[in-house]
Amino acid sequence: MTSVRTRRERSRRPIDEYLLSEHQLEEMYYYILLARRLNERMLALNRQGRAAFVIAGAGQEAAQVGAAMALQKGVDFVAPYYRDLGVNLVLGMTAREAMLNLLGKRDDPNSHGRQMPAHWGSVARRVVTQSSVVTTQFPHAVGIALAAKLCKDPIVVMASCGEGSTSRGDFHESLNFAAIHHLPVIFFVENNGYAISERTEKEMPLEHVADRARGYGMQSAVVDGMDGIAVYQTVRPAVDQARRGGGPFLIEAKCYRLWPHSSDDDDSRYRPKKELEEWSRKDPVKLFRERVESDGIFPREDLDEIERRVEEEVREAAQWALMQPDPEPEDALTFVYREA
Ligand SMILES: Cc1ncc(C[n+]2csc(CCOP(=O)(O)OP(=O)(O)O)c2C)c(N)n1
Ligand SMILES: [Mg+2]
Repeated sequence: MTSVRTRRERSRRPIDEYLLSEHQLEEMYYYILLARRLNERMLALNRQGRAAFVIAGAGQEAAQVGAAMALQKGVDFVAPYYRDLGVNLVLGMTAREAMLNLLGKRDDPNSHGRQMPAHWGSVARRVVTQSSVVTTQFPHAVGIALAAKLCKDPIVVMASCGEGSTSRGDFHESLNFAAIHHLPVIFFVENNGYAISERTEKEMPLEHVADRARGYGMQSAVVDGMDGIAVYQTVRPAVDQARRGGGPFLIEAKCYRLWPHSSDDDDSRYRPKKELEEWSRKDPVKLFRERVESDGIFPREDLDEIERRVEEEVREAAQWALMQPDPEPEDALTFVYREA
């Protein structure tokens, strides 16, 4: 995080009840807010006809940021899913890069405009490139963890997905294999209540995805995914344990998808307005701000200052990215076939 410079230096000493320092709490707010403001600008660009497709993480930012902050950046591997903008920002993706990705620009570091938006991938940040087919990132994550174990490399792999994706075979095979071989994987499930238009009751016969772990002899936890601090406090010990050889862990973060599935669907056709209003009161951006302000961690002016900086960063990133070159049509097959 280079762009946030508030008036005073933040302490790096952990605050007891938080397990996080002032510095980390400021980072957490910055990333949660940056993810939200980027997604808002992306949707505006879509409605202006400048961006073809948006699939956003509104309502899941605190879960994503809290979980990613528990990892060692550039050391641990991450196999994310499409909503995980917040995860990628924590790992080092900039606002400009996020906009390049949205617009399918030549210099998008994820796929240089070859994949759909929100299909993340970065060799340097150890983010595994992903497929549109949900949950295929799980066997990849488990394979990386197996290699790390064989090489005695003390890394952790985090694989994430939505709750609907946990009904696929890839999910179950991955949990089974990781548990048998005691692999350092964190399975992070962002349960946002829906798989497109299907409610969770139609996706699985259980209330908690976390209960599925027991069938594989794996430890699991359920956490309030609207609370970034609680997510960090749950994921961090699981990551530390996995790194020490303690095996895999499944964490289910209960969140809510505050926006439609994507820029292309009308959620009023499948979910009650009242439900959305109730969950909106737990908006993770609002919750975080209220908590650190009422606990006296940051004065209101400091939080306002972070907001102003984030808004400026997003505005600048969008303007800049719109001016960047599109890929050359003749480059469409580069990296697809071996060059003779
Ligand atoms: C194997 C497969 N089936 C169906 C789809 C179409 N699809 C894309 S996203 C999605 C919903 C997934 O829901 P969930 O896992 O809960 O994630 P969420 O979008 O709610 O974050 C579906 C069905 C797909 N991409 N891959
Ligand atoms: Mg879902």
